[in-house]
Amino acid sequence: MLLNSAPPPTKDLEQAKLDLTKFGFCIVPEALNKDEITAARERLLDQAEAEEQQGLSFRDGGPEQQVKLINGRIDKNSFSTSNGGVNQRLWMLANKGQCFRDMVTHPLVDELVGHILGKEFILSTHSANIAKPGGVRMGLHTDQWWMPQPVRADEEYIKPSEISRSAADSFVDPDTSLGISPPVVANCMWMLSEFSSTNGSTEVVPGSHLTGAHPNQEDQSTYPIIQAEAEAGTLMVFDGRLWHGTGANTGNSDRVGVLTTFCSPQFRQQENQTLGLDRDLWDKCSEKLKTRLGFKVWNAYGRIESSMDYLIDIEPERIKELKPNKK
Ligand SMILES: O=C(O)CCC(=O)C(=O)O
Repeated sequence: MLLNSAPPPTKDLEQAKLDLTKFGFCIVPEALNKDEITAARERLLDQAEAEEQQGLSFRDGGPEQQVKLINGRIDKNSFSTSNGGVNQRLWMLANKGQCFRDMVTHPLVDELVGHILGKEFILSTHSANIAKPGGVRMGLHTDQWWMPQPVRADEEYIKPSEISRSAADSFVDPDTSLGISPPVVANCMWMLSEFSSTNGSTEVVPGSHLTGAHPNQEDQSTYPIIQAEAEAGTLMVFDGRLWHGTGANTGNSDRVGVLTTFCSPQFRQQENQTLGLDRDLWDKCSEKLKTRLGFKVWNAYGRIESSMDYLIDIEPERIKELKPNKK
């Protein structure tokens, strides 16, 4: 059932867990102190400026922006300011500052993401979204849109590789008598500026995580959307099934947020953290960080050779074609 209210901010973690269960999200104020907010914000804005200067900046959320295709593939230039992009996204934050690596292993993540996914989970994406004035609504979606729906034994199912972001009818209007999928993703929004209804604070639909449904991509006008408004330093944790999306920035200041998205260890990470990690950081990574990045073998998955390996190495020994010695 969709709810018309949001949980008030709370530092009481037991209450935050109850909020996650009931509303699909919780809001924890002062998750970062003033120094941590300043350090993370400065690092992010410097990185953003440098990526812009070097032509690396990824922009979306523009009112006139159209995604272009070249030979059936998305043209990367679609996501640029020259093509009308407004909001700046930064990816692979694990490589871009200690302050971001600390978010991955933060004690609040252990508690609240752990409440949703259990003790073991891995980093799927670590990104920032600087929602800028003029940016439009992203549109509601879930962060596990790719999860196959429960089906009857004799029912046609959508082949898993054919599931797409534009939710099929059976996803928008599922038969919930079959049960619903559990959460396999949990997301953390670290607010590095104030989030307000005018600067593009995240839109959420409380209770939507328990509907078993994905939001209609054609018409979202009837949904009871609430904007998560809070002070800088707040952490919002949300269930991967919660309908949410960036709000429109109709104000005149940037909304600065970092999204640390986790999935359970049997799913594919959105960013390839193990291949993408800056090799120079390896020696400084704690075992906890390596585990969260996906270097830990989970029930024989993610291994290279022996399933008995605990953590895989960043430069693993590769056993190549071998020939026995002939006597
Ligand atoms: O920026 C936000 O408020 C949410 C972003 C989001 O939902 C996404 O990137 O999938």
